[in-house]
Amino acid sequence: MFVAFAVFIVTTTAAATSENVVLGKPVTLNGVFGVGPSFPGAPLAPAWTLTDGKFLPESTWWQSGSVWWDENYPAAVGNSIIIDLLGSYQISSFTVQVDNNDTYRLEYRDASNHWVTAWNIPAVCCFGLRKRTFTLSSPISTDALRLTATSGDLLYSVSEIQAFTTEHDDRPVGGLVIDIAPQTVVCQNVTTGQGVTISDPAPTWDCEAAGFGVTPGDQVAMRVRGTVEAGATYVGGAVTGMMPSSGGCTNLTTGQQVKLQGKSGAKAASCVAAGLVVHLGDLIQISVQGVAE
Ligand SMILES: [Ca+2]
Repeated sequence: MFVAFAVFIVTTTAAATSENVVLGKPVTLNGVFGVGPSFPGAPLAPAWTLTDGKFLPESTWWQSGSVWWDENYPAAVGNSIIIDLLGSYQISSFTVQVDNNDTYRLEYRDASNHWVTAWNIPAVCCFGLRKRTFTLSSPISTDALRLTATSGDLLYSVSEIQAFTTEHDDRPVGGLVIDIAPQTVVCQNVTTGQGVTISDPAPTWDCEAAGFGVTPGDQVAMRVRGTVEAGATYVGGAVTGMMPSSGGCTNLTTGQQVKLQGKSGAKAASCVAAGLVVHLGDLIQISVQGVAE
């Protein structure tokens, strides 16, 4: 009886949600990318395209719209790609789209800051950028992923990395910003009409701890204003406890506005990836609307 009940729970949880926790998250390229003697001159796709939720057409040429590197160029040997998940997530499966005739390794950062192999990605048939999918025998919890090449023809490329959780997000409604010094956060419950304003928030905030009342299913909105920090490349943020349906960034200093991409469930987004031009000290506003979880 107990066994039958447990199986039922696992089955329904898995069916309930499958969220790509990598979507919109910051990507760091460590090493030298887009340089090499074999096929020089091909453009290098922006790092954020690896977490934009979009695959290239299967069998796309390895250097066309991808993040590529050529280990015939000595400085590119040992390149790695790191994705910051902006929080800890339980991950059950992965999908990547990488060059077909190489092997790669996807690792996760464990609680003691060591990189641990999650998946040795095999070479596959055919030609060019090809998807591979892998389900872990048991889920892992981590806040960062790292991709490296392990063997092949020394010509490596990646177009998409995805990691899926089947866990419900029971974190409070809140958020965080990257590359922005926040000045104010407004949390608005559109369903009830209640709102709270947090002045001088930390870079990570919790609307509910600030007195925000919310029930799953409520329409909620969040708005953060702050100034661009030195060395900014991402300029964006992430939310918890809500599933966004739309959002946007405004540079209040220049007046430029952009819509945030990944309307289909991205809980993180970069204003720079969405096309916002920023300078040190600009006043930025990020708005997001969605449904409380
Ligand atoms: Ca992509």
